[in-house]
Amino acid sequence: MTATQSVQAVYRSDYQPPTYWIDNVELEFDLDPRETLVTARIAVRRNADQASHTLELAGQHLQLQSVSVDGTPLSANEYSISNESLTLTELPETCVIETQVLVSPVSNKTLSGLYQTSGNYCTQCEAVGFRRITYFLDRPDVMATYRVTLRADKKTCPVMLSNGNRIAQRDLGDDRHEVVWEDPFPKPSYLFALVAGNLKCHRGTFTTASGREVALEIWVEPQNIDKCEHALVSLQKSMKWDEDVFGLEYDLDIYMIVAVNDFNMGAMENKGLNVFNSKYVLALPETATDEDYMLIEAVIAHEYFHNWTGNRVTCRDWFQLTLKEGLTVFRDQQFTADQTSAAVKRIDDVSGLRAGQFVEDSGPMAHPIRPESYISMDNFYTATVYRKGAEIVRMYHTMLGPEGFRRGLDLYFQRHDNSAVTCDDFRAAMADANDMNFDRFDRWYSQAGTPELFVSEHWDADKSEFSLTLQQAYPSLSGGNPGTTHRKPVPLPVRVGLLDANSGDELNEHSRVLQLETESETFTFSGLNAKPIASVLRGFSAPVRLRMDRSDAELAFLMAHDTDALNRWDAGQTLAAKLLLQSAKDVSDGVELKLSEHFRSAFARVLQDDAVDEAFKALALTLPRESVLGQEMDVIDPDALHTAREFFRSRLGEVFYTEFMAMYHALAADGAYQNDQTSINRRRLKNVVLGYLATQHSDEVIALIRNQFERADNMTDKQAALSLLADLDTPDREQALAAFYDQYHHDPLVIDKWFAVQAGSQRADGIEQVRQLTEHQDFCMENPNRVRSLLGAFTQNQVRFHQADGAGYQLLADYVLQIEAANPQLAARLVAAFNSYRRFDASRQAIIRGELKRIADHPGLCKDVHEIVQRALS
Ligand code: 0A1
Ligand code: ZN
Repeated sequence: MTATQSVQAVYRSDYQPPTYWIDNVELEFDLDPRETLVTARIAVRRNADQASHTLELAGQHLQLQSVSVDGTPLSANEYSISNESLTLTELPETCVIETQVLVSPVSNKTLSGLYQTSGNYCTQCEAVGFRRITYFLDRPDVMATYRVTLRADKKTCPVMLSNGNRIAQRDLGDDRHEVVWEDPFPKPSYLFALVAGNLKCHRGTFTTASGREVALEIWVEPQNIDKCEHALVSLQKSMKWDEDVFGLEYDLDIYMIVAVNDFNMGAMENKGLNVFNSKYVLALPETATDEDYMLIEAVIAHEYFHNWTGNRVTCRDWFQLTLKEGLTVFRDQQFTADQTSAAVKRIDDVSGLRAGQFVEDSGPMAHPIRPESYISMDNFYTATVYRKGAEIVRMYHTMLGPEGFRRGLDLYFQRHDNSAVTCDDFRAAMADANDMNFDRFDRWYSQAGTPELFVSEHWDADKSEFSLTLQQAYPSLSGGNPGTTHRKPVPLPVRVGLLDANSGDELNEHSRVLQLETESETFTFSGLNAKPIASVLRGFSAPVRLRMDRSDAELAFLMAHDTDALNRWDAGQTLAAKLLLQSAKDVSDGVELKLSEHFRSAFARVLQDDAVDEAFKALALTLPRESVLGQEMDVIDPDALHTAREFFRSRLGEVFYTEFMAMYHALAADGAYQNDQTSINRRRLKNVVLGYLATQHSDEVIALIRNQFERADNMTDKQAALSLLADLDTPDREQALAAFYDQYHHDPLVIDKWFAVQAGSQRADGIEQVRQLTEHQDFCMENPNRVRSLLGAFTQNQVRFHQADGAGYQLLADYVLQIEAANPQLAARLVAAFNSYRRFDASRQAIIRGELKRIADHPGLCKDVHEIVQRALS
């Protein structure tokens, strides 16, 4: 551990209000790559509820130049300073503290605080980056108004932005200039931002429901100015949607988004000045896939929605992170559902939750959506806090209906606007606005792990009654972390419907939400003529693992008839998973594999179903991922799973070759690129179909893929073809990779795809290829997108990353150690790929443990990686 780092855990139960409040902040920046001078004047007021007259301001990597209180300079014996803070004692009730510090943006590679990216200045303050800019109460319950003065060279920094409204600008002579920004809304320090550099602006406007015109500005590097229209339109749609659905209007006269190339996360909701990873802003059909377009729209919406859920009402402390993130993810999911297809969006989200969050929630990092402790807060921007958090919010919506949910949200804003609150305050607003009692719902915030929901059915022919018995239980979790023991039953809204077993018709009068409040309960449906087929957990109404014994025939029936799209898709996934898991077992037992007749006919029915849209069909034709299948095995066998799944894919490709060919040609006849929803859906299906054809390796198919690669007028088709070629053993593979590189080597976001496609390749020489790519001139360990596109994508490649000889593990550990000192956040995210190691066989476990120990023993290991590794080893 380096001397500057504290590996002390912080506990939720230790929360104390601050000794002083800060009402107003004046910041001045004299920007310079090596020595930026930051002058801060903070107006503080003693918190009358606290006895102390001492104020400890957080600060890291700051070179203090001077401190004064109410204009009187302090000498060094009048304050105390450490690597983490500046402490002032015996302060008056109110005063203005002025500090001057020097910081070095160019040497800051952590991408937290003030740093440089492509020669421009930018900041990232969430969660605790503001303390790298100036001494401050860097905690979200301290909300202040800010005035920010920026000074820099006119040539290198023609543009200088900060939060709120620009209120003044002037020339300073000597080729320098100054801009002043003022943000009238009180905000926590994590929402502060500044950006300065050579940027161009793509402009638009939005007129709010009450008739105010808001200037919309998207700032990018000059060469990207033609790639901003989709982001702008996404922002306008988001603003309109939040007015229509939640009555929430934007509050400032200007909204700015800046795209930067070096960013640890997706984007950041700084008040009036969002900073985005360029991946979630820039798009042209030739460079961005349909998925990229969709993600851009979703991330723009997410950050915009934070203006109310996060900024106007913020978190009291970082343990409450899900208060803003769970809620805002839920809101962006609803938005995307409304813009695209609600069914497909829900399926995509549920499969993402199962593949990522379920795994996290059963491993060493399992934590409640409101964690109890952390060493580095940056490690808790997790799938659990975000995605499971959104599922918890969705349950209020399911239990209260859209109107009840809206009443709850209205009350939440009415009570808490401009303040910093807790998850309990949100729960109370939902309850009070609807006269409900949500006391027990608190358990969803304090307990970790994915509950299992066991469902059994009973048909009483004499009474014409059908009953469902629901029972819940938590699987045990090792490690003994808070929230993983002594767990109690949680309230579970379980949406169900009944189908007539002969006709498949929905028995509408029986559709309802069963509310399971205790460990087990039986619910009865009466007045039925015959035993129905039950569709349970419709829409995935609660984040649980459903355990229900179903025959193959019943699953096939639901695949064909369920009116709930999520369950219709899920029945197919469950059937496929059952068969694939059996086949994986057959692989290890040396039994010959075969495609079951049941599955073949169910698959054929989906292929021929013209009543569903193409995106749904694409999902229904896709087999469960290897990572999802692995979760159902006692000991994950990545090789057997891969063999079984590839066997299924290639048998399906063979059996339905003619149908697939016909479908492909019909879908490929669409003509020039369009970006309407139907065209997007059709491309999605076309590329799934091409994937099945590719399993056949025939010259005809390779020519088809090659043709799609060469002729594609959009990145969706181009990338899909390249990924298929990357898995093959033909000279076309190398030619295509080389051609792609030549064509796009000037565009970093497209080159990220080039790396990711190769890292995802399942060829036997995959690891060697990844190692070689780390030597490529375009591989750069300082750029998170590039690292994620190579090493992150590689860790998702289950069969290669988990190769039995441990070469994949060694490769990852080597790079974690190379990255950790410069960028702890990025390294910690990578190392988390080891977290599922206890689920593998003894030999793999031993190798991973060895790698984890090697990392743990690394001298001066950063605290972010230390926290993950220590949890994994304990
Ligand atoms: N609040 C952002 C996510 C975010 C979190 C941390 C960051 O830096 C460490 C950056 C962004 C969001 O939810 O979009
Ligand atoms: Zn967010």
